[in-house]
Amino acid sequence: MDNILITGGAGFIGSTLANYLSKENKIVVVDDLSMGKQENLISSNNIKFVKGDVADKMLMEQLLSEYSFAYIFHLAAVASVADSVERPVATHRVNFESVLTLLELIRQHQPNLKRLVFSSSAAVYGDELTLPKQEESVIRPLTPYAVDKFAAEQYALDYYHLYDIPTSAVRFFNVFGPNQNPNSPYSGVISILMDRYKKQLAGEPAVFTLFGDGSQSRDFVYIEDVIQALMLVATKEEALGKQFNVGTGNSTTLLELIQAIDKILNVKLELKFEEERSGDIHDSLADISKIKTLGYQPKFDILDGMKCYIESEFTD
Ligand code: NAD
Ligand code: UD2
Repeated sequence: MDNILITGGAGFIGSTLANYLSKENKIVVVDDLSMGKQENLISSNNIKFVKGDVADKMLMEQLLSEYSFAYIFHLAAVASVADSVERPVATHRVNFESVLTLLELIRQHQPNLKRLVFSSSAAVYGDELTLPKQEESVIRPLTPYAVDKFAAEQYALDYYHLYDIPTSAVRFFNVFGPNQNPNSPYSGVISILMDRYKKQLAGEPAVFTLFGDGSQSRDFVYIEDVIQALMLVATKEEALGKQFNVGTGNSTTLLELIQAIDKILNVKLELKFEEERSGDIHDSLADISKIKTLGYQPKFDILDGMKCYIESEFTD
């Protein structure tokens, strides 16, 4: 059994990963529960939950000197772009400084680490129009969130090249699935949609606000494919010191998505159209050739993913 540290492990992606890996490993989760929920984690003797701030150097030093980790997944972040625009200094502490601190602590205390995987974002590409995005496409980070993700990602990869610390990074596109918190206006659009559909089916008032005309498109990737990607990136030798897009290579418009869910659930969601959000990117799409060289093959298109997600939401 390996010891594995997952920061942000009570959040959407982190908890899914922790639950999956806990079957055969000892997991330590650090999360301040600002967005995540402890209930996202299954109850298991293999999961130790530590409520704390990942930017708290003393706490992190204590953990990294107490345990010898085989893998570290650094997923803790203020994941809302809008929040980073409101609070650039506070979010920089979590989204950037915690990474540099962690890298230094690894250098001092983790000689047996096999991999640190850092979670970056498609936000690093910004609004340059060429699609699909390759890892070597123009980088134009437009918000504190995107600047911090890009800087932290580059630091993580440089620590491999400079100090031989085994690192890799993933650039997630739009991830969706169970346990994504819908409660912020900047939560992932599919989690907000699911919340409105559930209300509508329960006979409660439910209107979905669509910013723009619904023709914007995203590369929506289902959480199970993200777990597949994380496993490959963490374990493949060829991934050392490199960053990888994580998407499906296909995009869907919001209107297509809503029509598809309407059909699956046999309802018509009420839509309210509002002005496009400022800074919204119209289209986003990943080129996934690089991660495919590690053996990645997405198993869920948007419809398969939605069906699984809906099934899990309505059988709870
Ligand atoms: P999430 O908000 O569900 O998870 C992040 C977790 O980090 C939350 O549980 C939150 O409570 C925790 N956290 C925040 N600040 C913390 C702090 N100071 N100390 C400890 N814990 C803290 O988001 P997610 O969707 O699971 O995202 C995971 C990672 O992937 C994040 O780094 C995010 O930026 C990145 N990402 C996600 C997406 C996506 O589509 N979901 C896209 C691009 C990048
Ligand atoms: C995602 C990530 C962001 C960053 C970015 C990279 C999430 C939550 N955000 O932002 O962190 O990585 O990708 O480009 O994963 N929308 C509505 N109504 C709503 C909510 C959203 O119409 O209630 C629209 C929104 O204006 C946008 C689309 O849905 O056009 C997708 O929004 P999102 O917040 O899910 O994701 P995105 O791509 O803006």
